Amino acid sequence: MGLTRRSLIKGSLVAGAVGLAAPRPIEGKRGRRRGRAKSSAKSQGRVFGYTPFSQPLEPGFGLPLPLTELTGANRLDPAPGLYPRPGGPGPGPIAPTHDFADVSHGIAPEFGHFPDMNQFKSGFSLGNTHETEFGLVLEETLHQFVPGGPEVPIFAYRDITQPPGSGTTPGPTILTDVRAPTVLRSYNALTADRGKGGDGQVNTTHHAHESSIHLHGGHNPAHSDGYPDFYNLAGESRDYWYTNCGPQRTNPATNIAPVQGDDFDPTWIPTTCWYHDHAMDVTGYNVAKGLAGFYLCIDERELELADSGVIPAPGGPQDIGLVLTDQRFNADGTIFYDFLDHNGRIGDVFTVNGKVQPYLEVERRKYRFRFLNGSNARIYEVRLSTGQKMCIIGTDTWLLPRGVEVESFEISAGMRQDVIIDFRDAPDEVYLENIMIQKNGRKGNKLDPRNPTPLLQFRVRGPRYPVETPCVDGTVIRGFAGVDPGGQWSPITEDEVIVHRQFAFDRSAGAFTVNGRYFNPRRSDGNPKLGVGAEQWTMENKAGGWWHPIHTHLEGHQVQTVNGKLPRRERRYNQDLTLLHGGEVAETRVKFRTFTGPFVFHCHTIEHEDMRMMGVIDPTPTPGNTEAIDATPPLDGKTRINAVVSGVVPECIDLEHEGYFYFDEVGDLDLIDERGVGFPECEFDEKRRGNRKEFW
Ligand SMILES: [Cu+2]
Repeated sequence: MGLTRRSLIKGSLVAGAVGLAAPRPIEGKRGRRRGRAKSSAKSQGRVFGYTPFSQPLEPGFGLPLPLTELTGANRLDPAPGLYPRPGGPGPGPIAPTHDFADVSHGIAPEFGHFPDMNQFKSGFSLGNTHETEFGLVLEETLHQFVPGGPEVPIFAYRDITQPPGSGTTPGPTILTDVRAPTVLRSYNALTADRGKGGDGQVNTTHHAHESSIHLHGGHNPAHSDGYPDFYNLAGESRDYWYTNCGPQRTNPATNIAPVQGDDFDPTWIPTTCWYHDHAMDVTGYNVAKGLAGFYLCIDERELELADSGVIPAPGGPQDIGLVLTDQRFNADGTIFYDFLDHNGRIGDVFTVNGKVQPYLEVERRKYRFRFLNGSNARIYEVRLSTGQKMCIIGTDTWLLPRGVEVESFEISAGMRQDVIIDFRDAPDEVYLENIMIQKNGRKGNKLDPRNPTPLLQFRVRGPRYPVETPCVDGTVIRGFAGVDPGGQWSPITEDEVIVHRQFAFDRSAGAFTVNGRYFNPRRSDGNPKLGVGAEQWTMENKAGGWWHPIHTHLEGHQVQTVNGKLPRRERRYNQDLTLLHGGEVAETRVKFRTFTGPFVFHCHTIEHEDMRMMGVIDPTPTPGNTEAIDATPPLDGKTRINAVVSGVVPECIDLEHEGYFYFDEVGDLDLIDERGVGFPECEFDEKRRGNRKEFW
């Protein structure tokens, strides 16, 4: 793969320093400053010859279109697999068949236990007779970041119903109903010989690129979670099966979640998820190249809130996803990525939805913006240039119990802030601004309210809309259970906690550790009791002044305290990311329900993640709670998994003999050179597995 983290990680780790001269990116411009005359904007951005805020965000141009649901003749062919059980599909555990078809077109049973998948279809969307089906193609195509600028290669997700080369970043928005499960078939067309038909796809590397799609915020089986080496390899397809609902509620009498049933925990009904690449060692590169998109789940409460006018209609024209990303470009306008920068990739050009400093026309009414920080390492403190307050209705995947009004919010890589902005009294021009100064991927340096970077211009137009139901501090959103009428949000209480775990996040030998160990996908770092009680996790940032946003898969967590104090008001409820600033210790509570692992938890500064700041959690069934067959290979750091069902290349598995493949303990520097990281000796050749398909 040429210059990759995988091929160079060993050298830089051993040497403790960068061994090769990295190419130098050119510098972008930050654009006009707050309060300056408009004319100053013209002198900015000269490097690219563009004027900030001269390109719009419009549907199909910066504003992603919804992914087409596949119906009728367009349905997936072959059909997604039923859940293979003796005697046909039905409740109860399944036996892994270890057949490639289970991965390719169905449910990959590599890790044993599933509950009855039909339970997830109950409730809201009972009319559905099958999963909603979607198809995404991963392709390399051309993209224009700058108005009038060069068209440069990106990695994109493309709606399978659209022509080759039409993939976008962000990818199409996936809209789903809660309790209407989805099958997403992902076709990885990032092959070595793509783009031969002159059809808009390009191939700038002539290499195959592996992928693994993580649905960030989803509560899904391990095989569908985007585990770092459960690959969707180039030239192959893989089916991801998504529940689109929260975990089952724990029975307070027994402290146990049911084996079957549709009593889902309303505290954790998902709302604003996103999908992005999570392939081991190369996530930073794949995401920087564009592999990210929104995944929204709509439930009854959101529709009620829209009906009463508290929020705009979900998925409607006033519900807009905005991905904040910092980019770095080479002089020719192509994306700059330095595989040797393990601090975290920081860009000097600011994009919203893949467009450099765009504008968005809005009316004088209420909008819902789902902010996603799609950057690899940058942390923003976001405000409006007018000083107007914004009403946060959700953080990360979940709606808040009640609205929280803020003048600014912090958003680290991977986080979402679901925000209502009311433009009824706004002037004609409002800027979305970042006031966090950050020089490299280690940490935010300081807040500088007098030196904001404008990210997006709102052009406010038209007459003032009539009075709408306000969304202000204290407006009931999901509501507090037992307090607000119909309230749904409940805290995880101290008496539910049955296990305490301590996770220390640190640096070692130029890479990053959790409890002193590097990520090993074959080693579990914790085995929670599946569906029983709750755990208290103490997350400690021991890495000096470095900042680490910690992300938990499968389940979100509730932060109790940070350094003994309450966190910011909007971050006291549900979140799947907690930003640990330098030296911080967060007390969090989390439950592990429904699915056995493996699942990862990790730093979402993606270069830290790629450099092994990940741990593995493997929730384990207990008698009486689940009747799992446990065909799960032990995650002991040594036992191999079945290559066919995991998506791992068989030849690579063969290299995974004892102690060879993954480095595991700090202090093994003399061995690292031999062991490498990931699959240094394994070329991901899509022809190897003999099931290559043409996607164009
Ligand atoms: Cu980190």
